[in-house]
Amino acid sequence: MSESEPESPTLSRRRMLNLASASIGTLVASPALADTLADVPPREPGADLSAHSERSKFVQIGRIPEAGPGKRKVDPDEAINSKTPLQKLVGSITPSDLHYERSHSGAPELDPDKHRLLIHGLVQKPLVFSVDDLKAMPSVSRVVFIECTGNGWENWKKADPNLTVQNTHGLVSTNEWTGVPLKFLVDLVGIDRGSRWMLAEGGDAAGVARSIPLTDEILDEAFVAYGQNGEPLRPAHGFPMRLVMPGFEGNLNIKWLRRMKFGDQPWMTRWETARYTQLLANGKARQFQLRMETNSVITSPSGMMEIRPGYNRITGIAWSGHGKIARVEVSTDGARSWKQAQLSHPVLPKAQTRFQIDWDWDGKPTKIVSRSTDEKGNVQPDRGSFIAEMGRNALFHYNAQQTWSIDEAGRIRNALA
Ligand SMILES: Nc1nc2c(c(=O)[nH]1)N[C@H]1C(S)=C(S)[C@@H](COP(=O)(O)O)O[C@H]1N2
Ligand SMILES: [Mo]
Repeated sequence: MSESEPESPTLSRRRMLNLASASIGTLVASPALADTLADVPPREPGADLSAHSERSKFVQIGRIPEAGPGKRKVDPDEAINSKTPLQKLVGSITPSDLHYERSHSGAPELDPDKHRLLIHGLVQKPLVFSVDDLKAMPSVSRVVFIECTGNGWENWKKADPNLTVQNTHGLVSTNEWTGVPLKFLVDLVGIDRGSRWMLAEGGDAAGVARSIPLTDEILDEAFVAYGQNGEPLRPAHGFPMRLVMPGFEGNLNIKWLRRMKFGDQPWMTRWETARYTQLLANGKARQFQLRMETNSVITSPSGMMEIRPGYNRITGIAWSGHGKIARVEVSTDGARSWKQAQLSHPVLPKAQTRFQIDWDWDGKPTKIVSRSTDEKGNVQPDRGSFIAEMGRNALFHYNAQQTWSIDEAGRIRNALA
């Protein structure tokens, strides 16, 4: 296995221009020579100004509602989640309306004036808070990913060649969330010494409720958010308030939060017994596997795209529930050799990090793969090692390396390895 330093931006700019001029006409990224305004379109008059802006009519971009493993493109009425179009996004932040959504009984439209958050249980002073109460408190803003534990389940058992990266990995998104630190609320109610767990419960019909261990990390990092990318939460994402649990299972980020109860043991709700429990190869079940693992995926080129021989730029995202991404390596020969990709800065802990690397495709069939390593030294496993450890019975926390195969016509397809 070979490994090299990430390329400098200057080097890659020179390579792109050289490659482009060497084979004009065969490449997508080939700037033409020009020096007058006759080579650019004329100026155009503009539309009237409005209260909020929309995407360009030339941009086709949207989430896809899906009905769970294997069933795609369903009637939105039956959908259990709506996936982020990772292949069409750039940078690291997901636009609010394209943040993936997983709602177990639809998104209720709660009236913020009536909504309340009850904090009780093993506390000195049980209290109930309005949205305005929270907004009057000191706030934190943090860019973090939220990822459904089901992300990737499409590829655990088999690889449907016709899946896009939106199908395979569209249950992860990164937003800036704003709200009140859990620690601040805990200090207000004064939790008892024996309080080791917190039950967080949503105000939707599904009654989603999870037991959360009060570790130092969680007490330091969790917060009750009312803001999303600079504005109030969208209804789909928990308006008027949700719990944000950086680095942990999507399911713990309770939306439409209405209650936090403190206690000395977990409540064993159906969400942590029947659901979100992992049946291991030996028949035993793993409960409370709460952290989202080190992960990455190439988003371009990716499933169902087409490339041409010559210069291609490979880009994707990496993320880890353990902290910052330290390194992403890319292989263009089916995981035989690896090169280190450039990371886009700033690299934030528990947030998506963009990576990119240059590639000259020789036109021969091959496979491209990415592999991330986080600051704690966790390395994203290949699919074989992942299955050797986890077996095939489980459904959640799939974080194996994603392979895209490329045939002689440049068609990119989902592949197992
Ligand atoms: N109250 C409530 N909270 C919830 C859910 C829900 O259905 N109801 N879904 C959970 C699941 S399974 C996930 S993955 C995340 C999804 O958050 P998002 O829809 O904002 O992406 O919210 C979690 N919080
Ligand atoms: Mo989820």
